[in-house]
This record gives sequence, structure tokens and C-alpha cells, in this order.
Amino acid sequence: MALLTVLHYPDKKLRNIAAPVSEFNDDLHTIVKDMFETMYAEKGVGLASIQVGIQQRIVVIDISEEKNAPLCLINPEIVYEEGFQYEEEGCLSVPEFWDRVERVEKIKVRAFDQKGKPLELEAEGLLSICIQHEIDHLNGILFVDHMSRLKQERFNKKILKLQKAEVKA
Ligand code: GNR
Ligand code: NI
Repeated sequence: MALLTVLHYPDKKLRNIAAPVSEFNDDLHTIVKDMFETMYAEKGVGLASIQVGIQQRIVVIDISEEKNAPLCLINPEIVYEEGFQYEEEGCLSVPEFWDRVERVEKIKVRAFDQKGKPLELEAEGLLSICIQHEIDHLNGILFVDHMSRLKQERFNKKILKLQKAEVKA
């Protein structure tokens, strides 16, 4: 059991693209366990491997109130999309910043569980948003990349200010 360090923007490793998992072995099970532990400790509803410096396509999610509905998606792929939604998002790698992002409303996802068994699921609402947000991470994309140019400029100014304050402190 181990807590992993979550990388923060603008860490360049967040821009890496994760490679597909090819072996469903004990090493993978350890990573998945540690990722769940880290996600729960950080009070996130999802976590992608890229956020903890692992370049493999691994996602863990739990959007339940009681934190008793763990979902692990290995090599996830969206195979169907319908509609649009526009909701507030946050990210453990972009602390203290929230903004609305346009996403697909309903999706169908194909993936493998941690034992290598294929699974297919349909999602809408927060689960759908979360899966799209995590697959973005596997491709080196952050939710702030989806904002308008103007909002990105405001975001960058805010980050610069925060970093300057940190240097002074
Ligand atoms: O904890 C998280 N909350 C959240 C809220 C709205 C939309 C997406 C998310 S995912 C985020 C955890 C995270 O950064 N996962 O990559
Ligand atoms: Ni995130």
C-alpha cells in the first residue's frame, strides 16, 4: 500500500501520452490499488495514471457519496457519443481552479478491468464527464485546454500570481 504523489500543472509529465497496458500482472494490480488509495486520500472522484507519473492507460473512478463504488478502466475507449453538457469541473492536478467545460452527454465505453476482462458500460452525467476527463489525461490533455482562449489567459495569469506568491513565501 502506498500513496502516490499527484503531479500539478504545469508539470510537463502531464503532457505525456500513456501507452496501452499489455500485461495484466501483479505490478498492474499494485498500481491500481495505490491509485485508488491516492484518489480516496485526495478526495477526488477519479484519477488517471498520467497524474501520478505512470505512462500506462489506467483510470480509477468512484463518484459515489459513500466511496464504495470503485471502477477501474484499463485502456478505455469511447465507442459512442450523444448530446452535449456544460458543467463545472475541477482537477487534482490543477488545484483551486474550477470552470465549466463542454463535454459529450452520453457515452458508451469499452475497456478492460484490472484482470483483463473486457467490459462495456454506458454513462451519463458526472460519470460520463469523469470518464472523458480521465481519458483526456491519458492523452496529455487537461480540462483547462477546453476553455476559451480568453479564459486560458485569465487562468495563466492566476497561476503566475500564485507561483510568484509561493516564491516570496
Ligand atoms: O475530483 C475530481 N472532480 C471532478 C469534478 C468534475 C469533473 C471532473 C472531476 S475529476 C477530479 C479528479 C481528477 O482530477 N481526475 O483526473
Ligand atoms: Ni484531472
